[in-house]
Amino acid sequence: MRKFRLIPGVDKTLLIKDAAKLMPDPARRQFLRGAASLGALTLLTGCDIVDGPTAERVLRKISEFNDGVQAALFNPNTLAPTYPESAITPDFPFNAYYGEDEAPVVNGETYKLEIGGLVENKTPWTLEDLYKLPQERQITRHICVEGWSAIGSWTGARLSDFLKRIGADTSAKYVWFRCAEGYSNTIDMPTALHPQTQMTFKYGNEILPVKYGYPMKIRIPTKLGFKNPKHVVSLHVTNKDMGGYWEDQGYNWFSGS
Ligand SMILES: Nc1nc2c(c(=O)[nH]1)N[C@H]1C(S)=C(S)[C@@H](COP(=O)(O)O)O[C@H]1N2
Ligand SMILES: [Mo]
Repeated sequence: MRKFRLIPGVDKTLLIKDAAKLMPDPARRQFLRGAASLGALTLLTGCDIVDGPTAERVLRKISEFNDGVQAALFNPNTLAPTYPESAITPDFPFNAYYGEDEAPVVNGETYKLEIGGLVENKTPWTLEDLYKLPQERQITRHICVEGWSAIGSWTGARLSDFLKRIGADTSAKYVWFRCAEGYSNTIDMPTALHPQTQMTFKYGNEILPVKYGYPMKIRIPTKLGFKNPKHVVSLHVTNKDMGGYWEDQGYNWFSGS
């Protein structure tokens, strides 16, 4: 994923509204309404920092999908659409800020998920213990701002269940994740508690392959791809926006709600 240019002095509100004109209705109306209800112009990833063509490309890409996908990206209270097995994209794409052969190899035997922040029980979790959490499977669409999307199958525990188990203060504003290779990501608490937000341990029927985020990734079908951290080693509940890898380079952490 490449860095996008920040153009100083560009009126971002106008830029986004302009780009939204390319969207067909009802996507356009939904988008503009969503922006107003959030009181923020930075509704979608990157759009608040990027140049016009990029904003247009992202919005055009999203508008290609059915209303359900759009609604889920624009409204945190909506469920993302799920798909049948037959819709799964063969050879689900790999993406990261490095090449596939550079994906971090985490040792599952010694792995411990570090817990921090506004949480009662900060005992780190082994993979063995994490696997014992009740798990469910979702077949959902992953949308990357770089212009591709794919449907995949992910199995794991609801993040909301886990947050309850560790006694997280769910009135806090954010959950922050740190990844093995240095990637990081902050999500808002409503998204963390969303029923489809998952601590993922399997892709398809297999233990999550290294390229897709072994040993654990956070799957968030109501957020764009870059808000789905892979190789998560640490989770913090916090009232401070801790930013993230792309967010620190100008992306809006909200990215799709
Ligand atoms: N740790 C980590 N997580 C990450 C990234 C990354 O570079 N490192 N890239 C993000 C982006 S931009 C995308 S589109 C998805 C890609 O996930 P996939 O390889 O399973 O398709 O991972 C996201 N999570
Ligand atoms: Mo992405």
